[in-house]
Amino acid sequence: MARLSAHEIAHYQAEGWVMPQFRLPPARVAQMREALDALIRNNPGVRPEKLVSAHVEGDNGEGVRGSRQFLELAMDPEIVELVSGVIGKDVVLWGCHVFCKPAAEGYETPWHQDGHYWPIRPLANCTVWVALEESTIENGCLRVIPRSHRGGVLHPHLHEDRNDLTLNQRMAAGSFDEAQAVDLELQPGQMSLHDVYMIHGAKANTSDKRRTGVALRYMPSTSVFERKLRPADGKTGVAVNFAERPLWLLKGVDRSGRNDFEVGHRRPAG
Ligand SMILES: O=C(O)CCC(=O)C(=O)O
Repeated sequence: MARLSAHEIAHYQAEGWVMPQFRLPPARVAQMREALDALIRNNPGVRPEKLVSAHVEGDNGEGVRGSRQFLELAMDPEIVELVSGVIGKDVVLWGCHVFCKPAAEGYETPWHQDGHYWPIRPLANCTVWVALEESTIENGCLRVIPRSHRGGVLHPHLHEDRNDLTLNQRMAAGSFDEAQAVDLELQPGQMSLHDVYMIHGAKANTSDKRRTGVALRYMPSTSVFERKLRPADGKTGVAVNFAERPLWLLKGVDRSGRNDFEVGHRRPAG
């Protein structure tokens, strides 16, 4: 079973991110790439950077026709074990966003902190960003500002009314030093983990290579997914429906006792 080493856990805690030794085997990557192509084919009207809740099969109520294969990826016991190394033994899956940036015209992801958009209280989350294709400086890999998660501070974000961005919120200039950015270059099957407070973004993809990452979102069950909260409502540029978003308890128990694991799950007819 994959596990983060003590060194990897210490790196995540100190820097806000880590690139673990563990990676998906090539056959699994090939399978997921087919799943990705099918997902794109099934969502002709959706920009491939905005495939939100791709793990919720069929019409997911958030404008996307999702696929079971992304749910299976998010439930992968090895990935869940990695996450457990940094958020503890009680792990809740609540999101999966496919950020596929087509060659030549892939949207920029402005610098942001995820915590700004999410209804999790207390705010806590680990994102696993799984590369299904090579992700490099050339095609706009994820970039992070190391140690920006420290102190758990959310900085102001400004709304940007543009239609060539993955998100319409950008951190106000001056709240961090872009010169500190680290490029997280990944080979297919490799992944990075990042903390909910960490400042990150990605440049536009102007290269001739598509770039795809699947962002899997996990919170500890000591936090509550507050369905009535709608932070940055309607301003992110990605349509979400937190009120009906399904949650899965993948490991341990619901420590808060307040998370709802029934909402959003379809029951078989009859
Ligand atoms: O892949 C990207 O461009 C953005 C990913 C991101 O912002 C995230 O995973 O939180």
